[in-house]
Amino acid sequence: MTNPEDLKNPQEVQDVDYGAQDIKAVTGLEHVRLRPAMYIGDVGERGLHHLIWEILDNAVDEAMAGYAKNVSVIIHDDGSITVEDDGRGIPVDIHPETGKPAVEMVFTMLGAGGKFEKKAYAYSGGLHGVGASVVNALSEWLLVEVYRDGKIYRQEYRRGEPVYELKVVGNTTKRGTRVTFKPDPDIFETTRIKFDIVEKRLRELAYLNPEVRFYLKDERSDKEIVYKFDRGIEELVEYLSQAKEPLFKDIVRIQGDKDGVIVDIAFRYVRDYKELIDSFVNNVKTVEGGTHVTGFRSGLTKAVVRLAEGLKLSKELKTMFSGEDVREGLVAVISCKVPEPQFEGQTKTKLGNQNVKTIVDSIVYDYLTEYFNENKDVLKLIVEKAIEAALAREAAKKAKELVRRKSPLEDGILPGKLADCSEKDPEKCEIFIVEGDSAGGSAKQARDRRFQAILPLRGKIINVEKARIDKVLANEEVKAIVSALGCGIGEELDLSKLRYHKIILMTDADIDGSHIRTLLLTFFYRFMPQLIENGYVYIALPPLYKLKKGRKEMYVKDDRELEHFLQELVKEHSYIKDSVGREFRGEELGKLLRNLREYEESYRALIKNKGEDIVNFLLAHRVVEEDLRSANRVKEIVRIMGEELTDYRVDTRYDEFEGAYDIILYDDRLGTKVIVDADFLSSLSYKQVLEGIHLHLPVVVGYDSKTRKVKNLKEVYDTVMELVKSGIEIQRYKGLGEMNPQQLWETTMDPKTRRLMRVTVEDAVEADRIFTILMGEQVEPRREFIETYAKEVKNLDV
Ligand code: 28G
Repeated sequence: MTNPEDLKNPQEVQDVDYGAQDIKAVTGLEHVRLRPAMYIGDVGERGLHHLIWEILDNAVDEAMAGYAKNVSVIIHDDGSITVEDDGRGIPVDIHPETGKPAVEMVFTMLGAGGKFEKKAYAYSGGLHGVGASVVNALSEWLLVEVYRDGKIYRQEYRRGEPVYELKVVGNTTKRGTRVTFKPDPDIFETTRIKFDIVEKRLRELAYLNPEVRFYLKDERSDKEIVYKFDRGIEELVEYLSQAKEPLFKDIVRIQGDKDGVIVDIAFRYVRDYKELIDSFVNNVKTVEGGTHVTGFRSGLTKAVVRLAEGLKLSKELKTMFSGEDVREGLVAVISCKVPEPQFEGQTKTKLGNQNVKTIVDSIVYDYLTEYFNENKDVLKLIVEKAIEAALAREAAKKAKELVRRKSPLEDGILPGKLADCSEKDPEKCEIFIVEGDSAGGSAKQARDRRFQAILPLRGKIINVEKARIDKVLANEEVKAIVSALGCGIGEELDLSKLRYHKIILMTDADIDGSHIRTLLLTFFYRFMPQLIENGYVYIALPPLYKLKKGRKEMYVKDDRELEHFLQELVKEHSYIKDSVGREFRGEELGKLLRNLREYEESYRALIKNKGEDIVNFLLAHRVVEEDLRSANRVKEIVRIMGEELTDYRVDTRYDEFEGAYDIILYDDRLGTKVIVDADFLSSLSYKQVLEGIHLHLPVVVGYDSKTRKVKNLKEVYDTVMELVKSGIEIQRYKGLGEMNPQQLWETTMDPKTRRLMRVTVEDAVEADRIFTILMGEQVEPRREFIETYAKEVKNLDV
């Protein structure tokens, strides 16, 4: 969903219009760090993940060139990411002009340009590594290893600058490239990689490159997945149509090439009324379609229409259906490899190469002519469905005319339960579509009647999945919505007649509420998509919590704000005293707690590695790498360990190579051992936790007059928060009905204080998908979905 912050604090968008001279003028990678958005789009979540895509692209290119068979991605505990392939390995030979190894050039020299130029290379065996230097510049650190000619080559960088020259660190029989990098928190608003996002892209790549095996591991959760789809995009078609009932069993597969353009298409038909085409060019999703999609559509329509004439159908039926009718229920995936793709459109995801249309059209037409001649029954099913679609289109037109004739613009009749506003300028008008009569009543009292209209919904709105447009339009609630909005529906929708430019869905934060929201979004997406595309649809975000402290009450919008408020209380009322008598209060305490949170991940990684008691010991005594280089210090540490870590037998050994002692802790009962060495104590995670958290354990945590003793780091934060929470009452809001009109106005409706979330097309597509699965007739995908998403679905009525 859209980040709610986007609306209230529109994120500053960096100026991305730049010319060739800008790029040439700046050498080196400072420019990338100065204007990161120019290279990766933005510095939010999307840009962060873009770093992975850049490196991943290079690995996939090596696979497409036919040299790599395996590509893996690992998300590490500390937020760094590893990508590895088993290709030829980036060349390491010295470039005669720069005197540098090729691999160093790949990671330090900015290629020809910014993000838009990037894809303009041959689809296979072409230029590698265009984006690698950008990723390097935006990483706190990056490590590359090349396995080539039996050797392991290694080089490290900090924020794009080499730390040492490329060196050989060992021998190997492997071949390939391995890159590990940590996105720079100085650049990115967030550095938290989302498993789901990476998973989705790897899955997509796996469908598009059936010869490659993709592997993904998330060390934070120990999730691990392998993707290999031997039948490629055919399996993607299956995935996309999983919840729907097929019209016939076959998935049609069309493959061919001409003039260097490689075409791969898979499609099937399902009993549904929409057309779904996913298309890709050179592994990039072409969201806006383009010439390859147009070519497919025209080739398919032509084949069906021409061959339908040979079927025994009555004459008037033959001429009735259109290309659009032929595509009802079509689920297709088109993947093309195009040598010099031109990307156009608003988001540069629309293929522009004109020759591709002709090539795809003729490959599709030729193949289908033969296929339909051999599979007359399939052709017949498609034609019958197209005719059905054409008839439904007629019926819908009549139904729409009915609604339109009754619409306020024609006869001024608005739905009885609409409480309209007095303002007439649509730009200033808002309509709240409210679930339930009681909330509707409160909203009517609360609103500013000059520009806010209220439409309460009573019954459930119809299940749009099962009904065609004519049935949907017969539903009372739908009729009320459509006539209140005034702009009509379907192809005849006329935005200039829309009566409100903010359509705000106001539903409870419970199961029913989210069900109704999903239903409404699906309805808008399917029958009035222009409203969403033009950004007129919003979701009201009522506060999640009400806090009571003594007689004072306040609202808190979400978990983040609750957290912030609690932090403030902590600063005013809490303190921490550690075992050497140091006291933390106010701002200093706030900072300490922030660090505890921020380094929690690193801390958890340490624990996983060495065990909680050992890590706590090392931190409590502030043991550092230097300590291991002094025999006396080591003796002293071992002595204290003997006293405090009684579950272990402690031993030491000297590591000549490191010039330091290792401390070995044996757990004889479990038969395990843990080694504490210089490597560990100098690791980034350990140093971060040690530097960030200056606490000598155990500590005393206080809040007003209450105190608690805490022995380990992990519990410090939780204990402070527990004490704070014990002083206030936190009520979680479930329904709008729990607020009186005044509260509803202040928290949810007043433009000055409320929060709204604008619905994006992606939100609607996701709602539609969930809806189809949950409401569809097929039991299996439904069960599967619920099992997979059980956690997320808990607030959906199923
Ligand atoms: C693991 C993460 C990402 C890559 C290769 C392989 C070659 C290569 C990459 O060459 C440099 C510049 C122009 C030829 C090419 C190896 C030819 C022969 C490669 C990757 C060299 C780029 N041997 N594998 N780049 N060109 N994998 N994975 O980045 O002259 S990048």
